[in-house]
Amino acid sequence: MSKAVSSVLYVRLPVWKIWPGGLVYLADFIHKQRPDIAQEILDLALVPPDRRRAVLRARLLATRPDVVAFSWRNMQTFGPHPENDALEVVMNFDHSPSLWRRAKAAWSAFGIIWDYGAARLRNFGYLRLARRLLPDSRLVVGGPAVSIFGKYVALKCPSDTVVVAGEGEEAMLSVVDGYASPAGHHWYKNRFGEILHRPAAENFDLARLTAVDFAYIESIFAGFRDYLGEAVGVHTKRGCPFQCHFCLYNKIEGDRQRYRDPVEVAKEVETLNKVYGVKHIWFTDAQFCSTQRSTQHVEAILDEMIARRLDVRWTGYLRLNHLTPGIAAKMLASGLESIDLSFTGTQEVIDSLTLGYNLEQQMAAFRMFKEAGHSDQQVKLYMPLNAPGETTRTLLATAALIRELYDMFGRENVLPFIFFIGVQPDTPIERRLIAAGYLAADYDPLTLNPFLIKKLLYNPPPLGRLIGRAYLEAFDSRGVADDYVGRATMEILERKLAAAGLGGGCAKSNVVPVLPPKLASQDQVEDIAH
Ligand code: B12
Ligand code: SF4
Repeated sequence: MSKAVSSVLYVRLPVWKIWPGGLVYLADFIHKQRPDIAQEILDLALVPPDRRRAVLRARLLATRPDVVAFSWRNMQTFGPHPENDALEVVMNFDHSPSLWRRAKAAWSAFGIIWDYGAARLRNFGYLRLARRLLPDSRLVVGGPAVSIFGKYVALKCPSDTVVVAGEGEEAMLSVVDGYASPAGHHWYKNRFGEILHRPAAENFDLARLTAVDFAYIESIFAGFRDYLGEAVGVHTKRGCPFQCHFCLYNKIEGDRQRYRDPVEVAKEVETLNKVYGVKHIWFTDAQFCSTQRSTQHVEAILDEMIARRLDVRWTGYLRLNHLTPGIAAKMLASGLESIDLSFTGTQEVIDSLTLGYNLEQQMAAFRMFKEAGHSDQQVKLYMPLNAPGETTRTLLATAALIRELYDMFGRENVLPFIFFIGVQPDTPIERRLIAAGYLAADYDPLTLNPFLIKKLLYNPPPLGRLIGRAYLEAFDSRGVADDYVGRATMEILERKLAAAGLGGGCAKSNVVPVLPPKLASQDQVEDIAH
């Protein structure tokens, strides 16, 4: 054990502005356990880029904290995102028929990759600055990006730094208590540059996360009020027992679901709403409701929220398999803003991705929302298009089911997001693609090689071109048609497939096959794409 500490400066490394939930929970927890420790949160997302280094330097020198705790949220930001630049650029580069647009896309890609690489280097620069200015302070770095790329961070960080993967409460508590070897899963790079690894499972008891003391947080976080007009993240549980092929949330949070007390969650939302005027809440769990037990936990939270008559709208990632008409009604009554979920229109693709749910149940749950009085809530469908197992037939089935949802909820309320699987380290899809020779076994997930980055956005031939061209056409016509790009893409796809004689989709394709599996050959799909 080394000496206990009396001050901590938390530094939120830059991201696109978003509520720094992880640091808020950490600082609140440490304050409740060790109230004498002076803490401060410096959020570099709120500082203009050209001033970040100077502001960090000034705070480090002014406060000279015993511990500097860096939080790093995003590192591999190319994951597919509705309508973000990277997706459009890749689509243009790979699939645009215009040479000029391909060249323009190549130039934009260069800019995006430059920013991506430079952001990472700058973050390591901030860590090194802290080490240089405060040679005797303890440096700790954690956060979602570190949970995934901890080993890499340990290689690149300055000496005498603790690199924490996963949840940070126990690790930070042991650091402020002065333990030389902290609790939790971490790497420690010692003063000689040697790296020691201590694996551990996520096991923090979430009942210990009582409602955040926002008055305290405001007193240590100058940027606190800058976030109140946006969605504020609230955590209700950690862990996910599923193993969807593309997902690593169960690695980040562990595979055992652990719950906060519903009363504490509701109290937290109540304070945000009634004291600070927050109107939007994002439940930042890996899945807000997924298993039978977690759905019961959700119901208890909704009951508490309804009883407190809160004026908020909320959302979060949902799985609907254990939904009941009663819970659907409570979701709407407590302010559900949008239904956000993975969506694909056949049981085969669901099973190929081991998503672990039943399509019929999912559709039945949609009907429950309708019957419970759905009004303007958006239905956001995150569609892993062209995943392993996708064919022209499954694509058509997805399009047909989306139409069914338009009929149910109103076309303007349904937002199909064109997503592709982002290949992430240590996931089943990564292993599958390495085994298939699509990726080299020693590929670098943090590569700056644009061709490899492109491969990590999984949209292979032959369907890749068909989808890419439909997306680009939708993107171009969006202004004219004034329609959402995802809706337009799906309709263009349907039109192209119908024109090629492959149309006539049926919503229940898992029950009645629309097309024999091999009807659309590789050549045929290439022809349709052109
Ligand atoms: C909810 C969520 C979202 C929501 C956020 C809603 C909101 N208003 O908050 C939305 C959908 C908007 C979103 C968007 C994006 N997200 Co997101 N998101 C998540 C998710 C599921 C939870 C994050 C969260 O808030 N957790 C709750 C808080 C309390 O936990 P936490 O921040 O992780 O903090 C804990 C630990 O990390 C640790 N910790 C944190 N800081 C520190 C510091 C120290 C010193 C220590 C010791 C510990 C520590 O302790 C905390 C408490 O235990 C994670 C996946 C996951 N399961 O973690 C992805 C995740 C964070 N997102 C990710 C990404 C990439 C993105 C996007 C870039 C996607 C995109 N391409 O657009 C954007 C970026 C948004 C932005 N502005 O930065 C990645 C980041 C890692 C990476 N791959 O680079 C993750 C890990 C998912 C993934 N697929 O890999 N996201
Ligand atoms: S996609 Fe959702 S349900 Fe599947 S493993 Fe990830 S968090 Fe769990």
